[in-house]
Amino acid sequence: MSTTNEVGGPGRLTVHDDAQQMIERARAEGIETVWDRLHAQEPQCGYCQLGLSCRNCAMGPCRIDPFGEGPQKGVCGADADTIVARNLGRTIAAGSSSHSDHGRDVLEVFAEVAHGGASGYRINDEAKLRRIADELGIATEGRSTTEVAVDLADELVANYGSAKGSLSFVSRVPAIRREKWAGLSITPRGIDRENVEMMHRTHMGVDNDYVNLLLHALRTSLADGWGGSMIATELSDIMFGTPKPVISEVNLGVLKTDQVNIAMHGHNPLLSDVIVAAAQEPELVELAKSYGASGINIVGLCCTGNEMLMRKGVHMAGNHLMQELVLVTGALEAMVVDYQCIMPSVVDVAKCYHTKVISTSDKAKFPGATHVSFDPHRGAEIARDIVRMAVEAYPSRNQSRVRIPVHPVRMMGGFSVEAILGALGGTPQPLIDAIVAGTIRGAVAVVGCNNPKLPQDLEHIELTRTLIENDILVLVTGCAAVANGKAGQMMPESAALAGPGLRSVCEALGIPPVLHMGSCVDNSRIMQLAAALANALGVDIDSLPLAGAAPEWYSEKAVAIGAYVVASGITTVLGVQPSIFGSSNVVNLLAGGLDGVVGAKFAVEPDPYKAALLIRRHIEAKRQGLGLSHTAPELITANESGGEPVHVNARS
Ligand code: SF4
Ligand code: MSK
Repeated sequence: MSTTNEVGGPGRLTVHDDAQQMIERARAEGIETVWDRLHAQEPQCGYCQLGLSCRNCAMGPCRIDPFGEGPQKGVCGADADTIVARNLGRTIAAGSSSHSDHGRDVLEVFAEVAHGGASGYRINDEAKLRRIADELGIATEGRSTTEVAVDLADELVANYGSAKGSLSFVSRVPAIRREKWAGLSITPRGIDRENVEMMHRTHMGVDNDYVNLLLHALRTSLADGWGGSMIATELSDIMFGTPKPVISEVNLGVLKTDQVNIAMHGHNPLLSDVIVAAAQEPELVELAKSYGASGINIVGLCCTGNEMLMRKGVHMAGNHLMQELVLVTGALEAMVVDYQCIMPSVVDVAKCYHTKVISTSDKAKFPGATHVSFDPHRGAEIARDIVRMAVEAYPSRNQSRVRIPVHPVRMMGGFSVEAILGALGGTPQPLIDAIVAGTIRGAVAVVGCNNPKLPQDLEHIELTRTLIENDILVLVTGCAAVANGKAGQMMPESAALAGPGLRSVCEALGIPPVLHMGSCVDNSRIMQLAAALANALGVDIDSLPLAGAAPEWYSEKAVAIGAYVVASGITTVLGVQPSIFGSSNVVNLLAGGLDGVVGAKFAVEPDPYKAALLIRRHIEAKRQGLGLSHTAPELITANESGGEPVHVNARS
């Protein structure tokens, strides 16, 4: 194995052994990967990086000269502030649409199940169905499951249109925050309405006021965070089960040399749930055996993987930047994809092996892949067909090309809000007590993707470890969760990595210091938990010692998440610079002025130790605001030679 650290070497691209080995192999075999394509794109367009280019109409495309020497206005007269704010608004609309459309797909199947249709699906967690119905004011007493489910489906369908004045789950938000949103006219209404309005406002000649544009961008993101994403999470729990703590395994070592390997990639649990069931059917297992395999091994990638891991403990092959490298093992019979974060390049890499790429969503077709149109009415039957296709590819596998590089690492997942409250004895009070006592200083959501511009997972792992060393509980979702799992930071025994306060709490509860709360849409769980803590304390969310971080984000969805987290009152640190630096007004608003309006703001800090220091200081300031013990953290130094950071645990 090489860990070559020369510029461009695998050791500079990723911190993980499995990824490094597969990058070397891809290079040896002439297979192009994401890092090669990034290199081919460099230098990337400076105007676009600053958010200063616009192609919203056919009088353009236009660009603003950031040095003040060239044009300062587009053909229509739009200036840098308008163009940057419009671009950011469209990014947030795209990200919000992605998660919320995922939520709509889940909702449509839920509605079918409620009406007795959709093969292979059922109400799995009836108690949660009734609890949510109660919460939303739907009568449950003396009514059948079907009756309640039909009413809940109707209630949530109405969240997508424009008829409602506000979204159903906004009732979870502390009243003081709801008043704040109302005062700013950013209370989220119908999800479709906010997204359509965002696209309308960013058309040429509509909204040219960057503040007005950005406020609507926040409203659009809130429609996702407290609407589309929350609906996706809650209904997925009702249909597929509310996660409970579960042990799983992670990295490319979860592939099996002697089994049919199927990787489920994308985001929506509708498909993966029925595939997992089909892979256990005796007829298909026997078929696999008839071809010489010992069984069928389903593994996850990205957030479909997180959905399966959280609910069923299904093993996880990797996060975003592993999607090409998993193919380079030569051990995959099929990569089955739905939508979001699936690089078109997987089709090209798969062609170098016997692997079939099977696309399943009519919304997401991949030229060169085999398309099997997924119809939830025939979900179980289609899942069987897909698994059969994978099994039938097994005889074409060239075993001499199979290279499974490492042994898997164990990780714990399954921390839904219900599971966290369960671990705490049914109420958030023990967590509040630990925060009040200072044993736990606060909590941080570390979320989001990989980005090939950064060494894969380095920022996730180092930021998370530095935070837990500082007695800060870390909640993870998406690719950040997988990164920490691979690094061995997500088992109960990982409490040994934490500072003494957090360690003692984790050991008492038998939980890791880094809690896996699910997929990207499941950031809604984090919002729900934050709101519950604020409600329990009788304060607004922005008073709590909380922060968010997206150290390696790449996706428009991540921007939408960051926006709704900030608009909900949680300051968020980004590790990758967003395309806004062409407008100092936009930057000053998002990184400063917003704090006085929603009680939270954005920061950009790519160095994980500096980000940890910034977050620790923020948390201590929030503690001070609540009258809790606080301390001024000393410097957490970034050691460029790779040594350990100096962490701080001094308490007042
Ligand atoms: Fe240029 Fe204005 Fe058209 Fe954008 S909307 S492309 S700035 S003319
Ligand atoms: S999969 S959005 S790369 S976290 Fe949700 Fe990972 Fe980011 Fe996709």
